[in-house]
Amino acid sequence: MDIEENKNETRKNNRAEMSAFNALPNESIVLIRKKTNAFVGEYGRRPRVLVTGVDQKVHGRTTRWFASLFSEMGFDVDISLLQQTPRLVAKTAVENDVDFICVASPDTVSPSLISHLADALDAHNKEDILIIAGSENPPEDDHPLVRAGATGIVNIHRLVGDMDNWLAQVKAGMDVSQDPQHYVKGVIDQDRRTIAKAITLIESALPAHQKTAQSIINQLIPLSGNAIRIGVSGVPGVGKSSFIESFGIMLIKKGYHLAVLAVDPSSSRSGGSILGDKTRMQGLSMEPHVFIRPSPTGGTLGGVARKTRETMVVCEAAGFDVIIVETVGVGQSEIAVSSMVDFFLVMLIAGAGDEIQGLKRGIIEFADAIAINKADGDNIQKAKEAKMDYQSALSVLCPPSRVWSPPVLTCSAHTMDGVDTIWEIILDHREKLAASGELNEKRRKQSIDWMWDLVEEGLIDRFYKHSKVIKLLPKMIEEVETGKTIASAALHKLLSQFKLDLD
Ligand SMILES: Nc1nc2c(ncn2[C@@H]2O[C@H](COP(=O)(O)OP(=O)(O)OP(=O)(O)O)[C@@H](O)[C@H]2O)c(=O)[nH]1
Ligand SMILES: [Mg+2]
Repeated sequence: MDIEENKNETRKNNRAEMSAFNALPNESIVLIRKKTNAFVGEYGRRPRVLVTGVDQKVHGRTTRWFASLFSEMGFDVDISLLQQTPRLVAKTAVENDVDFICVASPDTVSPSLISHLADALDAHNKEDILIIAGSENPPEDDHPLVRAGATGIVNIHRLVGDMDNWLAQVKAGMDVSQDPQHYVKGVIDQDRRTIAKAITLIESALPAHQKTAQSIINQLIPLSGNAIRIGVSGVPGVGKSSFIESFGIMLIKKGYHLAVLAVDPSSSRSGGSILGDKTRMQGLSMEPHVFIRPSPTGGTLGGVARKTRETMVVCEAAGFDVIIVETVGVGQSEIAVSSMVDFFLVMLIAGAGDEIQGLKRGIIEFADAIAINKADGDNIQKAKEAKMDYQSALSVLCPPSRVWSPPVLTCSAHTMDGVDTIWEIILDHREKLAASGELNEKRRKQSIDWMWDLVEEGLIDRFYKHSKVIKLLPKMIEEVETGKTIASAALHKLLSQFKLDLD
């Protein structure tokens, strides 16, 4: 059933994407991608847009249409599919540190909606976020919207020129302070805007930003390390975000301050990505003691590990005492995440081809607990059966710890059944590992993993930036492509040119 729902969802998404691509001529997409790539070169990250209907009733298709359009043009896109107040949209925009908000609508966007949103942004001191109106049928005259505070309207026929202007405006309004003290103070003072900006610096690929980020992290590390770090992984659609919503609200009621970091894969074609939909965490997004930040993987997994670890340090120093990292359980990202958290929760669903969800030993071996989600309605019995299957499968695996055998349980993010048990399990795990000394051991090992990740990332970075490698690389690529040289010989030649410059 759920797999079927997911398939339908994917079909709908694909249709929305196709219409977006068809509407904008290929040449225009190529021209705009050049501009967004130039932006990446200058600022070390992609321009970021939040697509939302704000509080209008907007069909998901319309929102997805604009999200696909922006992602295809090379933007990182945050998408919100539910109705949200202007205040909440502004909070999300600030936490995600977006450059644009695109207000999507099937008809004309009302000027009063734009002015409410502009006011909400003003309240956060974020008048540097540009508001773009996006109607399926753009009006001839966009002046009323511009007077209300919008920068313009998405109009496919003049988008190339408009985008140029909009990106120029974003650049002009950008204040990227290079003073680490500014960020350190803002993070300690729990200023959301500064926390968001510090995370953007961590995510930036620019050497100058990375240097500032390193200095910030070094100063914040002594203030970190006290939070409970939880990883939540599972195939797309298993219910991770819905679970985090229910689980998070329970934690907030217990008085915890919660940060949620969602790691999302980027599209390899355009470079842009459509990031985790916060609408599955609608209740949590509104909570004042919650900070939610979806991050693109940017194509490199090593990068994700470093960025997520450093972002965790920022969140801990800002006083968040539970950090949850949501990661899609496909590929390697879950293994990277399991090596940076105290507790790794793997979510599965019953009866939907359990073999494919992975009794892949990989992910199960890293689990500190397995939760069979969606154990509600007609699904309860199937979930119980799946629980028994996984229990017997786990019993033949070597447990990850001397004092802990991963339990299997059922839960429902919708009815909240089992959600509090998961928290009890996490606390129990923590207590047992702390008493046996394994928690410290685990964290020490994670610091070493962190170092090795940095070593690998640093070496790869230096390799690609090495002048002799840059010179030789195109020739080697051509020779390998035409079969003149085999890959291993090309590697040998490249490495022989690659001599580390110690700086
Ligand atoms: N019946 C039922 N449906 C659920 C439950 N949890 C999630 N869902 C539904 O499953 C679908 C996917 O939920 P998400 O929370 O977005 O799943 P996800 O794992 O975060 O998905 P990605 O972020 O795309 O990987 C939604 O339609 C949810 O309403 C649950 O406990 N019971
Ligand atoms: Mg999700």
